[in-house]
Amino acid sequence: MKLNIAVLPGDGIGPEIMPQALHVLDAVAKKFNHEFTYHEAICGAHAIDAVGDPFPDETFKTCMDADAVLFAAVGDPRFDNNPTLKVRPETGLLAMRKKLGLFANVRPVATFNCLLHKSPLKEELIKGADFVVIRELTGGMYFGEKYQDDEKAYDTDIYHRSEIERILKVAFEFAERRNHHLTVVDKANVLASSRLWRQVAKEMEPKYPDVNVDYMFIDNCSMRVLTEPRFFDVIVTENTFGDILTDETSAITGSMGLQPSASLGEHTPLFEPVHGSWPQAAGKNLANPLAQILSAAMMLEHFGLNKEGALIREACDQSLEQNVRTPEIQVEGGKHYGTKEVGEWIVNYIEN
Ligand code: GGG
Repeated sequence: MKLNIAVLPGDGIGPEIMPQALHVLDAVAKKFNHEFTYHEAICGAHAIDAVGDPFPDETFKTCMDADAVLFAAVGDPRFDNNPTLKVRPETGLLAMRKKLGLFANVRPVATFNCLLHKSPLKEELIKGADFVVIRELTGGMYFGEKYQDDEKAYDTDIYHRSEIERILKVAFEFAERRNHHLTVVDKANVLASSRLWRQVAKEMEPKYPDVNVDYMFIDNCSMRVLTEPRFFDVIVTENTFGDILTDETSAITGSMGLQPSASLGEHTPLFEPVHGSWPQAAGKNLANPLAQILSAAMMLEHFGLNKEGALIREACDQSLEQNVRTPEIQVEGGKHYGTKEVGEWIVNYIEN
């Protein structure tokens, strides 16, 4: 198969983890006789520095012309609490999602057996947890009308029926393919937008008779993903709740550095780690490249390359089993492996 891949390393640790994913893709291409071509483009703080725009038209065109986008992360502390810098790197990420119409962010949450003890949660509680969070990605407070002066600020949490219907359709269909259980997460006791989500979901339920649906408030769900994670199969929720919930679920997986994601919608699909740019670690060969590499696996699986995806997953599993781990999940007294060394080990596993 030939794939044209737009490659957006972004900021912070992005330029360190991305090459590891590309080396892994090269090894897979060689082994399975595929042709992957990479088209690198700038975004985030790097793009602001270069051209004053965190998602330049040139990068948008590269994404639109590609079969898939592999993205790392954006974010730079220079832009925090600095009112003189009006554009933030994160604006580029939002523009990218909006312009590509990527309204469905699929975030799988699963455990790795050898990391169960790394979780702050009890092993017997999280063992076997395996669910997916579908986060709405182009609506809600992130995109609603905003205002800020020194006395007053607001963000508008707005959702239209059509936006709710299309994300719920994705979620219902995921539940049909998985274990037929969908949890709609909202704050319908307080928020009008949540009440419309609930109303639309209830209207859609009869179309999916094989799916058991339950409704949960975000505050309750935030507790139950940690105390009862095996209860969940597919969670669907709006943008802000989904963002927060999936950082929380890294406590189940064992590290933020292990959570990949896919963003799907109208144009080119995009694959990125759930984590951000971790600027404090940039350039130090400390960051875990697995979420980026697993995002590449999700990308291949999206195109039906399931054997290839499975081999990448097996290589990642084995690296963890054999203690080839970055510092945040290192075994006590174990050898230190950096970003590059973990990547090289995985490439070597795939090649041999
Ligand atoms: N790879 C994800 C990333 O770069 N995150 C930084 C960020 O600003 N995240 C906000 C969001 O995902 O909505």
